[in-house]
Amino acid sequence: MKLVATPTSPYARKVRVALAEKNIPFELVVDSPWEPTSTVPEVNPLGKVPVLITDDGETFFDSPVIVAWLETLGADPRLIPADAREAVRVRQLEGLADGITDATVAIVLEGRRPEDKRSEDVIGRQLQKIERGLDRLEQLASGRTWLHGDHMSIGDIAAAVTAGFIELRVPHVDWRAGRPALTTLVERMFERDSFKDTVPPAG
Ligand SMILES: N[C@@H](CCC(=O)N[C@@H](CS)C(=O)NCC(=O)O)C(=O)O
Repeated sequence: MKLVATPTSPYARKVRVALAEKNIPFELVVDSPWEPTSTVPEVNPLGKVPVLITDDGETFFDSPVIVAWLETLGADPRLIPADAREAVRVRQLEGLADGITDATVAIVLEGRRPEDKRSEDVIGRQLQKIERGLDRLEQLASGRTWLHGDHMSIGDIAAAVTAGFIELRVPHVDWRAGRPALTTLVERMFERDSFKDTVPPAG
């Protein structure tokens, strides 16, 4: 099994953490879709990473679909509940955390535009999504060990990945401020080997 990814992609990090937690061996193929020579569009017409390529040559994207595919392999621990309705609840958590990541990416991309073309309005809207999203995660984490049920789920992984990505890319956004429950949860996640082994390189 191969995972086409970049070392800094938060979506790929979520999948890499899931693979590590499940102890599923894979080959990491580093290929940046931003490079003109990238072969990512050959495996994902959307030209985005991560992409999972199975030993049979089947490809899966985007990251929630990859996580759902991994769950079908039967490796413990489960990161999405077996019960269909509970699974939707956990996927909602993943969607919320990934949405915060999307907003962070949008700010990064806006910041890369020439200064005279940058829109403070766009950045402001995305910042609101981040703050509201983090506030929701704080509410959900409050008084609990995990965001859903009694076990770690892909929701906890995605929440910690998005916090790490904010720290890396928009460090002026203090995701911890006023969010003690989320801070405790995320810092506990950061202590796991799966997170320590996937810290994105600076730059
Ligand atoms: N929703 C997708 C997002 C993937 C994504 O946007 N990946 C970025 C890297 S962090 C990418 O490949 N961007 C290239 C592009 O947008 O052309 C997922 O969860 O996999």
